[in-house]
Amino acid sequence: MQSISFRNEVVNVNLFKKPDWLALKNPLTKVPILEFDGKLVYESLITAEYLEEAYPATCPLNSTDPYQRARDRIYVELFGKVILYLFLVLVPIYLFYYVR
Ligand SMILES: N[C@@H](CCC(=O)N[C@@H](CS)C(=O)NCC(=O)O)C(=O)O
Repeated sequence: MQSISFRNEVVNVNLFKKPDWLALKNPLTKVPILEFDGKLVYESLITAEYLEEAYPATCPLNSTDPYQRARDRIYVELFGKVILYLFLVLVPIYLFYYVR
C-alpha cells in the first residue's frame, strides 16, 4: 500500500478472537483484505496483482521478468505455509499461557 501511496485506513483484526464480520469480508477468515468502494479483494498475491493492474502508472509491485515473478510466487506460497504452521504452534501456546 505504501509503494503505491494512496490514503488508506488499516484495520487490525484479533485473529485469536475473530470478529463475526471477518467471514463476510473473506470466507477464509484470513487477512489481509483490501476493501474499497464496497468491493473486496483478498489473498496477498491476488491483491498485489490487482493493485498493480488497477494502478499501472504507479510503482510496480511485481517484477517485469516472468522468471522472477514465478520465484516471487513460490516465496509467497512457501511463506503462507510457514505462517500457517507457526500459527498452529503459537495458538495453543498462547491459549495455554494467556487464556484461562
Ligand atoms: N493465502 C493467504 C494467507 C493469509 C494468511 O494466512 N493470513 C494469516 C495472517 S498472516 C491469517 O489470517 N491467519 C488466520 C487464520 O489462518 O485463521 C494470503 O496470501 O493472503
